[in-house]
Amino acid sequence: MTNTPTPTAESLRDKILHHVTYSMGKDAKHASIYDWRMALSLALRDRVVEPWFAATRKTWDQGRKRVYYLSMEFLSGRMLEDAAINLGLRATCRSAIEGLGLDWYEVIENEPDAALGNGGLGRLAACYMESMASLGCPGYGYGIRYEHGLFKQRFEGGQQVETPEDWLKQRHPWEFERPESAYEIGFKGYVETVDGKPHWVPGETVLAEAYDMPVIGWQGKWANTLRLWSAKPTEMFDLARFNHGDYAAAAEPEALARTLSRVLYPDDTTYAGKELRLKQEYFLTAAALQDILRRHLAADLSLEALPKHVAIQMNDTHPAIAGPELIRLLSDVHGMEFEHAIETAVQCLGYTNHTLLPEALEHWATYLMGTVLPRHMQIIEKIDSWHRRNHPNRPHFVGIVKHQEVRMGELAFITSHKVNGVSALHTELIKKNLFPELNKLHPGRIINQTNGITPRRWLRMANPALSHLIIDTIGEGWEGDLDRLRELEPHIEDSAFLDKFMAAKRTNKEHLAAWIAQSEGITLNPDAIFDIQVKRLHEYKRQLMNILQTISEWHEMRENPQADYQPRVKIFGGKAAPGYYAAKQIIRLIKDVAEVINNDPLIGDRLKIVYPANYNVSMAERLIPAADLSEQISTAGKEASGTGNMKFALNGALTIGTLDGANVEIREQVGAENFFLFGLTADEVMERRRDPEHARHAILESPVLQDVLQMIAEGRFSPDEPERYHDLVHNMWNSDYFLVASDFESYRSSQKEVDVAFGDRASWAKMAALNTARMGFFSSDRAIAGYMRDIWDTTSAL
Ligand code: B1H
Repeated sequence: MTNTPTPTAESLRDKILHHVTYSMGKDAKHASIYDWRMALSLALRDRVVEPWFAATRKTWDQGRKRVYYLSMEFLSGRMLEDAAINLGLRATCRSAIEGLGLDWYEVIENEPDAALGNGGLGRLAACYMESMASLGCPGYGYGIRYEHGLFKQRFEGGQQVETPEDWLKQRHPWEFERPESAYEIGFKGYVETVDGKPHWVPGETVLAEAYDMPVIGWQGKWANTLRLWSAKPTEMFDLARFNHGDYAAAAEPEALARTLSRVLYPDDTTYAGKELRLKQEYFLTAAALQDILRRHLAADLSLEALPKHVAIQMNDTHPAIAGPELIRLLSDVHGMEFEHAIETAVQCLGYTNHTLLPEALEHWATYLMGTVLPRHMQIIEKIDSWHRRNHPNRPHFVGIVKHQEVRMGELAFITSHKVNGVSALHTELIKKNLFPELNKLHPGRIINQTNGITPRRWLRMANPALSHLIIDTIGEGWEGDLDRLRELEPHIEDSAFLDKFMAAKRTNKEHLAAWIAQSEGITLNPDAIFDIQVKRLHEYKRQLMNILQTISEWHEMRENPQADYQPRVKIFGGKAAPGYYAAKQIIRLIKDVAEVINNDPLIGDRLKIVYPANYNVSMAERLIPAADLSEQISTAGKEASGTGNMKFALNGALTIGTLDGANVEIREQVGAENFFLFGLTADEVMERRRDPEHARHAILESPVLQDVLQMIAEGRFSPDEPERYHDLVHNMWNSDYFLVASDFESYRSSQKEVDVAFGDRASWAKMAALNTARMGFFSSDRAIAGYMRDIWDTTSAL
């Protein structure tokens, strides 16, 4: 596809020097690391442009169907090294950079993370973009170009402090501004009737301006576009006011417009219900749909043919206004008959549900919807009555609009031809608990596509030590065909292979220990079990249970210091939503406990706790390859899938986990004997909650947990403020909605099994290697192939 010859380190170095001079405007002698990183990025970007154009041309020439992935979040992380890997140029880049007398890691790590997402949902979107490009599925991602991504986290006195993230302070070398691709987006106003037809007259408008980023697939064979919208004012400023000397007021429209793409909402799995959020959702969706229809009509295709050429995937309900908006464009603007417009929209749209947590399910007050999007509110009512007419047996309590609220889940369901859950268990729970009635009315609409992760970033790039061992053992090519990792299995009986497997792990642990020593000032023993829980802070994820178990271990060591203990390092990482008090208290408790345990001379290096600030994609790339044990301990039924769980197991960590989300399938794949299972099942959780005293009963049955809670209550970890955790302890005894107490003993004994298992290094090595060998199923290529077949009805263009 590309005619340009593969560069050598020398020719690439010349290109870098060229960009330092002519793009950065710097004399090489005075160039900073930033300049070099930019120059290398631009040199690589030049290599991406050709396959990118070729892919776009081929899509047009062959009249191919395009997939549009609409998401409020894309958690891409760093892009330079990922592009280098996919172009097969990492080694070349590295020697070019070193040939210039520069440090490779310093250059790579100069790049800020693109943190335009909260957690799993946003990272999934980024993995899926990469897999669509790798599989040659013509497509676009549509999102918002937030000026400020997810906040940065610092700790002050053990407490989380948030500061704004500023990734666009520097130039972003991977984006192309497209001022010519800008659309007007309206809000508010009123609906009038023109020639007997409804016509929306917005009261406010902003411009959505496109910024394009190429997404290059594995081996550079295909590239798609991630198109992010930035809000600009329709009029720059009020010149009349300016000339009157009212400078601040003159700039007001501009400031107001720009707030739309100013910041990412920092709440993972909680619904905000704010007008600005609704406006952001509509802003993204309306810009995307105008762009999609423009492209479709530019090919001289009829709107009748839209479903043949366009598949639109809604990443949760955040862009679910796409249904009403598409119907509005088809009927109000293009004159399609209303019911036909609904049916057309349904054939184009798909909806992925990512959560069952009631606090995350979006619902907008009808008055707010009616104010911000008056025509859409009418259309929503019409969709609802259309659906009721078509399903006369629909129960009265089912519907999109109920109790003066628009339920976005129901809206997305009814306007989509496929609704998918993100793991097998989650999909069953959607059928049973979230949409039982709609599922009966639309059998076969709910399907499962278990999540996946890209092995290029999460193994090849993040874990060079293990990648090289895999290449030495089974050759190249597994990166694009992850099931091939099964070929490692016969080597499991080979002790030389196992030694190398564990040596790779050891290398990663040493690198991590060096980084922690430098960033946290804590010395870690690389022989210890590296036990890691990294993810957003949430009560359902139960970081609390982990720290309570850690306290119990510490207590036991102090009571019985002579006994033999398997040394452990407990690593935590993750951010709490700024307004989530309980989550912030858990962070503080972990920090307080770390302070006591890490400084306890009786303990030494048998137990350490580290919690580095500001967990993000690039920190995940450091931590995950170094893990021995992966903590996936959510209350069963609450974690829709998890994707961190997949990253750890792929990198040879064993999982300690509940039967929740994708853990269930990971355990099936890697084998029950290579997984530490504990805890109540989703059904048992429901059953257990029927006892209003479940917490008290569980605590009374666990003297160990009683002691732990007692120590916390007495201020053992907060001597300067003994009552600091009274709320937390009180909640444990009296409510404990997430069943920490009920699962505590089962978790604790599973952790004891881990200690024993880790003591037998040879058998541990086998279990770890089998985890890697059997994780092929969780490649995002498998997931995307499933979406293409079962939802998007499209094929590869490669
Ligand atoms: C997931 C969210 C989410 N589920 C609301 N839901 C948000 C909901 O800003 N908001 O309003 C943001 C995010 N995120 C996660 O999706 C699930 O908890 C994980 O279990 C799952 O692996 C991931 C990807 O499917």
